[in-house]
Amino acid sequence: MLIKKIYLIFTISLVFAISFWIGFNVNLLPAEASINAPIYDELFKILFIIGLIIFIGMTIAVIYSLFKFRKRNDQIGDGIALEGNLTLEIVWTIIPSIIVLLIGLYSYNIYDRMGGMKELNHNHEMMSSDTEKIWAGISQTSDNAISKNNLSIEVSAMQFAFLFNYPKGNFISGELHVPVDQKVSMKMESKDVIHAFWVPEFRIKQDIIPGQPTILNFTPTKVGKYPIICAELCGPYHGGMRASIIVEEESDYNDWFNKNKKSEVNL
Ligand SMILES: [Cu+2]
Repeated sequence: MLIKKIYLIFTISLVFAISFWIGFNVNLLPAEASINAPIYDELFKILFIIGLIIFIGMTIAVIYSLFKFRKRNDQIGDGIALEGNLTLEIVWTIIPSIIVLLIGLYSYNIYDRMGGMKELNHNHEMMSSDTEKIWAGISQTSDNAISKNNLSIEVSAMQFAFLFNYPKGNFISGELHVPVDQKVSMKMESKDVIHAFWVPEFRIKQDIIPGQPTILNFTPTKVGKYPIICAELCGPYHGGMRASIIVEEESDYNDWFNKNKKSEVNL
């Protein structure tokens, strides 16, 4: 009996150890390229580890049961009928309830740290007039010194493209260019149906809704070219509704901006 208990404790510890090791050492996500990315990835890591514990634990339990409770040669019938087990039922109700509750609270905390709980109609004086209601969006993780110097960009989404208007330069681009480590405020509007602006490397996604402007603030942290993907089924060519975001050094961004400034529509 004691040996059995030791085996059980050893197996459970091993499952936890393997799950934590994989959770901390295997990265399934794309590069982290915005200040929101590491925050989001904390949550993903926790969910991944919980998933691994359940998956590995269940697999071991199933394989063990296949051998332990297999039909013996001399056995006839289905074996002894099992009655209910109240303790077991209480345990497997309480443990998942606690896990789900904790994940819910933790997700709320992560969403808050990503700026999802911020009041949207304040601090965006450049983006919204008094009469215009901003309906939804993700604001910034922290109000730091650069917030006054936000780069504002207006995004128009339509079947099946994104257009980026730079009001300061008075030009429209089909490619989104932003300088690295600069807070960007985007006001997004749809010309037709619901679209969604998604940059997996930034871990941000926001719906773009006709008639209801949404905002999205982010700060890119890594120079590179990343895909912008429409994440809302918006019509037959939804799958082709993609654009690129180019995060570059400030000097490169300024070169690009000055080249396009006040020129004709540049697509
Ligand atoms: Cu779309």
